[in-house]
Amino acid sequence: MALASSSLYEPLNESSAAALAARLGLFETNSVLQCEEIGDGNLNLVFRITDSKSGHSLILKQALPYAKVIGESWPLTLDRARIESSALVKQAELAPGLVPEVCYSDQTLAVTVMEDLSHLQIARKALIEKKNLPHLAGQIGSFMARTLFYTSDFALKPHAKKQLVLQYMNPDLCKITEDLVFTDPFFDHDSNDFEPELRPAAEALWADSEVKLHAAKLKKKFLTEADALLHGDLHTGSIFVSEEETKVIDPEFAFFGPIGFDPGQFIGNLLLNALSREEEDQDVIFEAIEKTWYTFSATFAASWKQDSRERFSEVDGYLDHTLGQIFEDAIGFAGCEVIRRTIGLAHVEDLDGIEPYEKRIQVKTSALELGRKLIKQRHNLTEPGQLKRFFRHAILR
Ligand code: SR1
Ligand code: MG
Repeated sequence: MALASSSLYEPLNESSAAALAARLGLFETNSVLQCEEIGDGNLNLVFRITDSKSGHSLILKQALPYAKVIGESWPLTLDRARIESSALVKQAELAPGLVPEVCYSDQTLAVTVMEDLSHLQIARKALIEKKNLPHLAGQIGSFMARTLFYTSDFALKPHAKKQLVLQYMNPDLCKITEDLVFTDPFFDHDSNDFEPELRPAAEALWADSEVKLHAAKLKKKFLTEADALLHGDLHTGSIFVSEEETKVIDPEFAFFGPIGFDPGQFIGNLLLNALSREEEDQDVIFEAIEKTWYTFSATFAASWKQDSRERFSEVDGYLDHTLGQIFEDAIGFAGCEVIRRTIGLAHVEDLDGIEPYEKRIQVKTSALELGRKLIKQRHNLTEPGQLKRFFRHAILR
């Protein structure tokens, strides 16, 4: 991968993005480049640049100095482009084939150029369309186990681990999660966004001091436990899929945090999809959650047995304790994710696309109930096989 640093930042447009790609020699000299801005995310510009002669295409992503979804009133560090490109390179090393290949990055321009994955579909959309995704759960379970285990103190020497923790300090993006996932949805905050009919359920949540105490404890874990290099935003909109392939994208929220956070966000988003389905279509989602967890725990355990450098790792019970704590945390984080995607700032199509409106309100009310119970009762859930019953019981009104 080429790494560069130009002298001046400027936001690109379709013509300057294509010109940059040509200047960098990312395409053949006689190519005819077409460029389209295709970004539909919350934060960045995303250009697809195609050589209309050969059909070869690349993605050029550029961070803006503010959150695109809000505008210039919400400044945001360009350093997230460095975090994203270096996390993609690290993840490719640890989980080969499961992230897009990076071919160029420039810290000053806040640009990452990578493989175009347009032949794949965003997992959230595929799940809404009830596509068959036989490898999604196994490949995400394996991605999480390998990236999390091999960046933790179980695998790394102490100095190397702490060096990486410094390299992935990501305060601006962590602050977004601290506010939008762990704080604002639990209070009557301006950033929240929900239908007026949900106000009684939101007010019941804000009056629930037990759930707030648990949310405070989960937030503290996120703030302080530098276990491993997280993806940091592993919802189903950060994953491209087909029946055969899985590719994890967008690790701009990467930082050293609690291992349970990535599994929790992924499971939380599968639960949001389950909420959007009729009961007879939900089993495949609960099966995916089980497969995710069993692949994660089996891969993590195999890596532990083969590569742990921790003196205590052979002590009876330590691996089981570690996996049990990760699972409990993941369930709590999943509960926070379900709540924030229901009444917080950034919604998901799984819930917002439910028609008719009355049904959407009913499902979102259930989502708030489910989120609260996942957070409060996470200690009682010890394996993913219990989730289906728990889910059905939690949303009974
Ligand atoms: C203003 S950013 C809102 C959300 O989009 C990202 O994908 C993260 O999930 C963040 O919380
Ligand atoms: Mg993103």
